[in-house]
Amino acid sequence: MSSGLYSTKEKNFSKELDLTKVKPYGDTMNDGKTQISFTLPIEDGDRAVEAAKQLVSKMGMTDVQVVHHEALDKEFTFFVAYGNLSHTVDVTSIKVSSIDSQVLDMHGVDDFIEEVIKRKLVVIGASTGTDAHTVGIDAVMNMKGYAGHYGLERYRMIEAYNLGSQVTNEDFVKKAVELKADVLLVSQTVTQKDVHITNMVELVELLEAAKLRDKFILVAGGPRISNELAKELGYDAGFGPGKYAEHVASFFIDEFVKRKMK
Ligand code: B12
Repeated sequence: MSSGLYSTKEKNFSKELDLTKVKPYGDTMNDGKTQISFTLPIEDGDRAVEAAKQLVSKMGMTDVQVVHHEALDKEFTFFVAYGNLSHTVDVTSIKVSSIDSQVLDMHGVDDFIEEVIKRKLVVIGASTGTDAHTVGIDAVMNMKGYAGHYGLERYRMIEAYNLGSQVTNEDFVKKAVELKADVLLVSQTVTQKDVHITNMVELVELLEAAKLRDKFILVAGGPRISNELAKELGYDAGFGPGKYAEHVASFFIDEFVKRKMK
């Protein structure tokens, strides 16, 4: 049998890793095994399962199996499907904007600030705009930290102020001036309809209008924030999932020295 949904062709694929043609790995190199989940706005049932299968097939998968389907209500159905992805990616041609500061641990950061900068750095952070998600900014700032990484409040040489969530850009700037902040940390989680872009740009515009942009090291973070995006929007750096206090602290101490102590 050979169709878009089930094909025997891929049984004879090469098992060698080729970085110009990388595929997802299941249990054999280049098998392309992929799991995908999504919701369709249709009633659960055989027709819905077939619709999901066809959709996954159109995404470039073969041997498609809908392994789970569940009515969310009368008009929406949630699916989990498996398949073998036919698409590949050329990893050798990818260029990313990564942050090249050496990552120090909490003690390393504190010692560096004490010895080189010779005063505490003031850092303020918030989830800004309409964003109510606090867990990300708390992970980076709270004393107890997150996943075994202490937050900035625990750093001896950092005066950290976590302003919480839904902080307007105006209030954020006001507080930054009032506290004589060196570093501003902005967390953005909700990206629906690009609300984060509008909000992040608005902050940069506010700072520029008040001729304050150069006074602060401005950093963004969140599940869908990359360094590339943040820089494009006028920030000094951006951090996404898997980054913690020590990553952002290592970046801003480096940046502080480059800017203010040359
Ligand atoms: C908890 C949660 C909520 C809680 C938040 C409670 C709280 N006090 O934070 C509540 C219930 C309030 C909520 C509300 C909403 N939520 Co919500 N929520 C989540 C959930 C389940 C977990 C988020 C989380 O805490 N992650 C854990 C933290 C640690 O991860 P993180 O934020 O990525 O942070 C890490 C990095 O990104 C980085 N980082 C983050 N910020 C910063 C900042 C700096 C400066 C640096 C350096 C690093 C950094 O460091 C952290 C550690 O590595 C996610 C789904 C999920 N599983 O992710 C949805 C999710 C984020 N929510 C979502 C949505 C849509 C909403 C609502 C719009 C739902 C609605 N229709 O009402 C509202 C929005 C409310 C608002 N105005 O903001 C969507 C967002 C989709 C999108 N791309 O826009 C998600 C992805 C769920 C989904 N799959 O649809 N939510």
